[in-house]
Amino acid sequence: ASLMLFVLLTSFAIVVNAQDADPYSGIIPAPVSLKKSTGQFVLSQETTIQADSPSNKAVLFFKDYLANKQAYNKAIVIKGARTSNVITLTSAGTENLPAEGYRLTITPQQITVEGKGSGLFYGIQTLMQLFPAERAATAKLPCLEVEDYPRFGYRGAMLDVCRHFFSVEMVKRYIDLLAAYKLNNFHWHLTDDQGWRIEIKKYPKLTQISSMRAQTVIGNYHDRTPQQFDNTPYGGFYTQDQIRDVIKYAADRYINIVPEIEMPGHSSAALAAYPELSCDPSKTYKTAETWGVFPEIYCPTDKTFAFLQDVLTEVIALFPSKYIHIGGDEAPKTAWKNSPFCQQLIKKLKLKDEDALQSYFIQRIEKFVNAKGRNIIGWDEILEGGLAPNAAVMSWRGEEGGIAAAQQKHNVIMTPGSHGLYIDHGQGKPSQEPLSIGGNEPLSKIYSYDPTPEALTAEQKKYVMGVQANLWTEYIGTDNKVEFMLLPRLLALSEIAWSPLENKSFKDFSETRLPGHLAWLDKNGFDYHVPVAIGAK
Ligand code: TNX
Repeated sequence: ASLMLFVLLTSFAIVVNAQDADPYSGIIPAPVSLKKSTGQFVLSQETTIQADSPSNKAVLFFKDYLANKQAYNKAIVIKGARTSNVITLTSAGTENLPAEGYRLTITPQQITVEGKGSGLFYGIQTLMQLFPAERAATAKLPCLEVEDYPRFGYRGAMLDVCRHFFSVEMVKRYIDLLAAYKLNNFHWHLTDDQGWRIEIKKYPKLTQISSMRAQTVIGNYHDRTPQQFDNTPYGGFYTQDQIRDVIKYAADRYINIVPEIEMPGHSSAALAAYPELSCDPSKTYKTAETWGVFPEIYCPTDKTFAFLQDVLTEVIALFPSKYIHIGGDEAPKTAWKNSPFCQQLIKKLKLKDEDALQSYFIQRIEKFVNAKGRNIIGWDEILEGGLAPNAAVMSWRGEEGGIAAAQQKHNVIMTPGSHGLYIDHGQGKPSQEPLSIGGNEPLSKIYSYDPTPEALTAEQKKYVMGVQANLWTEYIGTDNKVEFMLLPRLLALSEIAWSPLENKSFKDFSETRLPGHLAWLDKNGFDYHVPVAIGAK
């Protein structure tokens, strides 16, 4: 009889599971495991928060959320050992959790978040997602147990602040979104043909001249007509104090910032201020006013290396990131082909061609960066002519660069435009989309991407550090449009970067869990693209 009862009970449990309409309780990214139980925890003004280190960054973040965003609670954090009507935030009991992992337990008596460092922070993010969207005097949270940790160590999103400039406030809003969805790297594209955006004390003309261009693009938000320009100068840059402030803001949310300084291409703006860094200083250079790939590139002279090393010295002093992005993409070699200096250098160094010269360029920069205890990362063109010994590669022109780099035992971040990771492309019916660079990458496409290409062996797949989405801003000139292009694709990115493959389901993601998140985005004033499955905006 007891066997019968056991069979009955287990099949009952399976049936209940199969019918669970929301197996991940609305959480994005889907956690590794979630077990529901019965009952609720009621959070009220009387609920105590206790933490083993009340001044921990994650604890302070949660305290601020409760006190200011929710106003449920006076949010005074104590060191204590209460067991009822309490939220306990602790790093105890986390020895067996994988890196960045956490455990969240909700019973009618208490809520416990266990995690170390970013793990505790992510447990808190999950807990915050369980709060009802609307404020009330009390909040009822469902009893459950979550055990969770990320699939990849690098979970990133890039913002191009060169084609269009975005305020510190907007950059922080972008970082807020990354934090809410457990992404841990913000790639800050700081220099390009159309503008240099970081103050470098040793080279004031970079902010006086290179940060400005002669024309402003007008009419580029939700506008389907081609862009037009007026004659008002356009520009902007971040002071080093502002940069330090953003770095701290990100670090408080367990986000590393990977700064990018482009070389040898995408450097028209720098050459406008310092033409002596080009191969032909007699020409005039200006900060680009339109989009595309430009022939103006740095010349591999000692003067250029001294300049770039000075710039990188200031960048490294500001940013604690292990990886410093040195660009490396889209550098046409015409200027080098026409330069007697470059041709002599190629002969002297016994190089095969201009691609090998670019490789020499990047390797020389790598030595400098490595000597400062950091590593370089570059776009996949840095593979051409031979990869620098310790470089990591961002695979953007497809998966091929990433595959080749992993096969050569180099770390890789997958960000292929071919697989939906270029979120400057449209995301809906092309006839209804605002002007964009082209392409169409709907939510389902980015969602279905697996960052570990089948061409790699299990051993080689270990070199895939993670995945990133890129938001280039040629056609994005307003904060609203940044959000519109980013959302909700960022949520799909978070799930491909964090969740185990076997927990992924586009149906569950888009139909069951996403609507609650769209409501949260609405409530917080974020603009977003309504996924086609739900209805055009
Ligand atoms: C290619 S991705 C670029 C960018 C453009 C982007 C537009 C990469 C390394 N280079 O300069 O903004 O395409 O989608």
